Amino acid sequence: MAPERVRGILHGASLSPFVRKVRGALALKGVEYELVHVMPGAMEPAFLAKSPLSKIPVWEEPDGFTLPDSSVICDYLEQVVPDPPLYPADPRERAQALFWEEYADTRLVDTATPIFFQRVVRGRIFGQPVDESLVRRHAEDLLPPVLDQLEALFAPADVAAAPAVGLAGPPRPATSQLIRPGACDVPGSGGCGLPGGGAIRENPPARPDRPAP
Ligand SMILES: N[C@@H](CCC(=O)N[C@@H](CS)C(=O)NCC(=O)O)C(=O)O
Repeated sequence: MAPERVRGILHGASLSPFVRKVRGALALKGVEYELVHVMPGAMEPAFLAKSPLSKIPVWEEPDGFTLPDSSVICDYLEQVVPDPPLYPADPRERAQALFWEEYADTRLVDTATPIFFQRVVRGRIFGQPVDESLVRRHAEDLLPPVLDQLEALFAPADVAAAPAVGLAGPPRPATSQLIRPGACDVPGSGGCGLPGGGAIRENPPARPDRPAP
């Protein structure tokens, strides 16, 4: 049974795309919460007791209710704070949105985050050596087909005619730019932006002719 007014603690670190996904959902729905910092690799037993898969994020409410997994947390938030909605109401559209959420959580995260982890987390935050061959493999071989697939499915057909849509902003940088020195130095990017990439300002419409997932 959901509490009348939802509020809670989000355990995790903002560096995690899964934590940021939940933070976006909480912000959209106007849910009050405190972020309690938990880093992968430094999880206390009290946190591990709340996270059976030993992963961040975990959501916790004042009555002791806890919930792991960003997708599960988003689904719960959707139920207890329906407005504004995260997902479409139409069953087919909702199912497709859930699929693309899963795609982002797996294929996109698996191909993109090693670049961020090496360049930003290891290189910048911890001052450790960067595995350049791994960065190159992801930036040149593994990530481009994923971005091409997403662009083919979701970028507006006529980019010039849709300037207000984020994905129609400046063309995405050649992936090789992601690995050039200083690629993480974009002003205002918080140190991890993509050079020249347009910010996503609203949900881009899917192409009407896109194939079902
Ligand atoms: N399916 C999970 C994935 C969460 C996840 O992989 N979190 C990473 C941080 S980005 C983590 O906690 N990794 C710790 C580990 O695997 O040991 C979700 O959506 O919350």
